[in-house]
Amino acid sequence: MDEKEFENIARNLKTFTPQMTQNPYHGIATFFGVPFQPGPENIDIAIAGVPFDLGVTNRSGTRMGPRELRNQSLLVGAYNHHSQMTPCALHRIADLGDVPFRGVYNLEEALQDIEAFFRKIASAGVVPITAGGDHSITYPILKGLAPKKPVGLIHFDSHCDTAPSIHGSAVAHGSPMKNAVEAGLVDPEHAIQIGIRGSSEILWQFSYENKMRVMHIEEFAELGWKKVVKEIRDLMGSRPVYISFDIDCLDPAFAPGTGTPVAGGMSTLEALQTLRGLKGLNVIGGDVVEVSPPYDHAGITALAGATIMFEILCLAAEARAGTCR
Ligand SMILES: [Mn+2]
Repeated sequence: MDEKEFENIARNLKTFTPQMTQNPYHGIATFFGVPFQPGPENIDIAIAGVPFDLGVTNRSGTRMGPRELRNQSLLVGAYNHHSQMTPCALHRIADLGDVPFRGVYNLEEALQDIEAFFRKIASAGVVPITAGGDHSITYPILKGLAPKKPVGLIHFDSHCDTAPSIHGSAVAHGSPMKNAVEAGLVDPEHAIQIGIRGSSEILWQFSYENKMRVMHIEEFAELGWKKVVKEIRDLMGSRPVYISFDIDCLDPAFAPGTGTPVAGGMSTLEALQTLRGLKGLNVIGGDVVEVSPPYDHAGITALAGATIMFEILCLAAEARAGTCR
């Protein structure tokens, strides 16, 4: 790195909040140390938590995700060594806290609460980056964003999450992508699902029927992240894109703390390289879901999750800077 780049970093450091310059264990944890504020006023990007896991089919615990992601995020932000970018130097970014819920025993009602929260963010013209929560939250988030046209979807997961009704419910963490396509929120022909594997293949018929691009983990490994990046970029073009990252896309060696782990996934580095390759896409929001701290060890899943959240934040910040100019 040359002198000019060091000067650039030093200039951006001045935009740091006190939290960002403290030791990571000190004070009240917010995502990446950005300031907390209760609503989306006068900001460009909102980071929020959805402590919710009523939609799971197996192990619960992702309701604890946002708190632990905040904790680990203080080891991650606020500077990205790869893109040499400091998102909070480009934009006004705040932690909006967690979605408030009317109750904790009613799935449908809770999904309405999530939708209302994100509708408020979208109405303020603010880009949301979200920490889950189980994967059922992606559907009400997209509903809240209420895009004028169906958006492109870049979906990292070991499951396609396009399952038909499970245990009598059409909404759950195995079906948010089906829900979103059916509601006209996602364009299935501009949706790619990466890292797919395991015994649930029978549930993903909807993806194939609707021409979603399903990329199994073996194909990802064979192509390598550079070719995958090219395919994603070609598929998305300049359209608005939402990124949803289920932490179980990673191999359980890198992310054991999750509800439905499936062996044989990608490494954290492969995920980061792929995400970094998406710089310049029109990213309008994203989420990291399914981090379940009770099943985690030494915080490694939450650290991976927070690191991936930061990459998505940087992509959204780049996109937003492009549209502001
Ligand atoms: Mn999922």
